[in-house]
Amino acid sequence: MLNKKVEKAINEQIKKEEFSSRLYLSMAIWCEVNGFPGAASFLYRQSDEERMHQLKFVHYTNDRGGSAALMSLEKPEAEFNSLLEVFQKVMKHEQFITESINELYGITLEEKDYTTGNFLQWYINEQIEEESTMSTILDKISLVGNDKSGMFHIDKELEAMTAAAPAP
Ligand code: OFO
Repeated sequence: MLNKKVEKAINEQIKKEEFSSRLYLSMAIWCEVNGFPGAASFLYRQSDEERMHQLKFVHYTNDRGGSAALMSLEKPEAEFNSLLEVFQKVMKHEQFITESINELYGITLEEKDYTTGNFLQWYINEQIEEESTMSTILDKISLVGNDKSGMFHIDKELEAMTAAAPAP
């Protein structure tokens, strides 16, 4: 049976993963209507990934004799000034998620729930990968500044990255 304190913390995390999915969906929409189709594909895919992260927690909770519960979500931000701002916010959000996964991991240790701690390793590794991808993208966007042709190439690169990535 899943420890109650751990179950509660996982349900909070389920909410955060669901919010991440909606936030990236909102960002994808902004990119699509503002002339960044590659960034839009990348973020639509990122949104699907977050949904997968959420579902992985849902199944784990239910399989361990707990019960996954959904919570209400706040409306994600929908207006941005630039592609740079979008990715700065993605980065900030991923850092917040990393912190949250680490806190969750801390709770599993306090509660001596090593099985859940072990399960969380996947998320810990995923966060390292995602922060590194986002930081590479951010560096590139910062480098081109307002150069239109540079921006066009970055958008193409994001399209190619999305096409090359395995489905979530
Ligand atoms: Fe990288 O956000 Fe989910 O876990």
